[in-house]
Amino acid sequence: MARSALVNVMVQAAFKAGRSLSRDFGEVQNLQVSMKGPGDFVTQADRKAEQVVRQELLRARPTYGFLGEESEEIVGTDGQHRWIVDPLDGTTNFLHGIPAFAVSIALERNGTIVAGVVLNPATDELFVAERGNGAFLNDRRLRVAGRRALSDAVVGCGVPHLGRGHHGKFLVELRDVMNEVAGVRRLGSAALDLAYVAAGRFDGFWEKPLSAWDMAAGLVLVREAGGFATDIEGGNRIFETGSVVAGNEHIHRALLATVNRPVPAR
Ligand code: 2AM
Ligand code: CA
Ligand code: CA
Ligand code: CA
Repeated sequence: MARSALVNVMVQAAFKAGRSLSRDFGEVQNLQVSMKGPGDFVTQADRKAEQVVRQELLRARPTYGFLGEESEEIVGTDGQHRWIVDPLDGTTNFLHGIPAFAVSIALERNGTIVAGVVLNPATDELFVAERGNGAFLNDRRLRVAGRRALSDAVVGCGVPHLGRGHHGKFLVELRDVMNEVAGVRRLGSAALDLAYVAAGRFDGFWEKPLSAWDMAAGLVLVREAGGFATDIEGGNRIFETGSVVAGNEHIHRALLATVNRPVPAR
């Protein structure tokens, strides 16, 4: 797989942050944990990993903007490019010693995500996609799963967090999805969930509410693997609504219809 220089920068930054996270994962009992809000944890590991990524990316492209979960946004002077970074997606898993977390790095050009890298340092799985160039897991080309019927599908989701609302609506969506699919999974890292859709491990995925850094890299992975991703209403306001529905053409359409089924009047 021939990678562009820019994607190489992203991959190197992800590996460097991944090494930092792996060291902290081994010492997780010694990490200072603070709360941003109810059920919303952050650690020194999140902040360190973001500093590593930020430094690497800005050193390589000093004029680009930078949006990361754990630091102040930088508005770039070049006006076209912005890095969108989640240094540790799946902090709750990380804190619980569950090896499902990721470094997520995306590059936006004129409002379009043109490249994405998602690294799970605990499994050494590196998912890379560049617009027009396909999606890869390590060196293997990815393609979304081919299942067409929801009744054959394994679908990932997110479960709303303490203090975030959306619980009632989510339970209705979940019930309707459970009635139609073969199985439902909940990984706890939206970046990995989308990477799993790209890899054909999940047939589909939906979640709300999410932030741009949770989804940006995963979106280009799904699309470059031949999949579809929209907001929960089927439109392209993914970042604005903080919602996403993904899958191959068939599962995407069917999942969208299912999560939007009107709530029956009692
Ligand atoms: P994080 O681990 O980077 O915070 C899991 O459903 C997704 O939701 C993950 O991408 C996770 O990202 C995010 N998440 C977890 N807890 C959250 C919270 N309390 N508020 C907002 N997003 C959260
Ligand atoms: Ca967080
Ligand atoms: Ca996240
Ligand atoms: Ca995070």
